[in-house]
Amino acid sequence: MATAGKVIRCRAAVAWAPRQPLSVEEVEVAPPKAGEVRIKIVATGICHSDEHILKGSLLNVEFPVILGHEGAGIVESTGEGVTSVKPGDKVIPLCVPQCGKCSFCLNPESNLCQKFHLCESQNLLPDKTSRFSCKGKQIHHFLWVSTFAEYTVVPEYAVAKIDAAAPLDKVCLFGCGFSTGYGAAINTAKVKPGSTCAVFGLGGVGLSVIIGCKVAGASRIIAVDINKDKFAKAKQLGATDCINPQDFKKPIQEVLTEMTGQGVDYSFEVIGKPETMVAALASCNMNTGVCVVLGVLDSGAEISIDPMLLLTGRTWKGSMLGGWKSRECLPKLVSSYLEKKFNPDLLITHTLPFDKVNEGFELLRTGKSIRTVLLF
Ligand code: COD
Ligand code: ZN
Ligand code: ZN
Repeated sequence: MATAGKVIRCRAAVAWAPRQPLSVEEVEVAPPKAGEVRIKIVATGICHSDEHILKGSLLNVEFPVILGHEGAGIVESTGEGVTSVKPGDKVIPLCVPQCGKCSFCLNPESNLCQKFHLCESQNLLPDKTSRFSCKGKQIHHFLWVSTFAEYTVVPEYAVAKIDAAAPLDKVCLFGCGFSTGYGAAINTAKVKPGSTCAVFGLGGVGLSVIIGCKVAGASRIIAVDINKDKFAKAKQLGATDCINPQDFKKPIQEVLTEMTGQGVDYSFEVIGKPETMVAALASCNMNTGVCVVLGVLDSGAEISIDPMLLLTGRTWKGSMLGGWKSRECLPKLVSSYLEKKFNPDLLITHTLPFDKVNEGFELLRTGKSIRTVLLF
């Protein structure tokens, strides 16, 4: 490409400081160094974690920063030594990388590469420098993806090459929300055919859990939310029952236990509140139930539980990116989507031009959107 080896000037939404609206600016994006890939982002979703980070309630992120971690695009150029992708390839940049070499990558049971943020900071590229600048200032990367930029640079081990037929304005959700929820049902809970499930929270991630439970063959999927406007879509995606905790006098765990006899086989907390985390755990079968936590609390917050909940046999677990080994599994997930195994398109309620990124955040804050996709 004509731009290879050159600095690209393009649009990006810069978060100059926490709790401020994003500012759409012209930024400079330096060419990829050895082992790096520069990607032209075509579409990006706005995920709740972007909002949490902007509020300063999740992860320690350095500002100014370019957020966004749910995108899809096309390789513009590659640095020296890159072999797995070439210019023109359709790709998904990965917030959970897969280096293929660390002990987690080598373990077939695990997907959390040790190059992930909680082990090693991803605010700068691995050589501890940034490829972004704006008005003479260095701008930080975010999880090595920074999809709120028309061009971004990521390490090769944080890129998944996907099918050339994939619609980028849809599969951008595979970078986080869809894969997280769907994989929580398939990989983390390992939902069995004929089982019963309860999903707490019907945002984009919770609805993706429902899609996963349905594909896994669950016979009953109970959707739980305090916003009844979410029920129609939950039913459309496979929920068999929808309940609002505010419609009952007794705690929701008692309601679910009565509805199912001994509690559900699998429960999922996809909200991020202490009380719903405990309720989800208590809602699953006391002996064989599995509860998967996907929500996170504001940093520093904790929960306490009665250990009896676990002593009787329940399993309490969580996962990142749905337990998928990212580079290896996301391309396969995209292929299954192209084969129409599931339809996450229904999660996209709004599509906006990139410059309206703050409008997208507003739709998310007010609960009016499931997922907003921004197009460059
Ligand atoms: N009882 C029942 N439902 C509730 C309650 C309650 N007390 N409170 C809120 N809800 C409902 C809301 O009405 C809403 O419908 C739903 O819960 C939450 O949906 P969203 O749209 O806010 O959220 P999602 O689905 O986009 O994301 C939910 C997460 C829990 C994944 C997210 O907020 C989070 O904590 N992310 C960080 C952790 C993580 O791994 N995320 C993966 C993506 S980065
Ligand atoms: Zn996310
Ligand atoms: Zn690794």
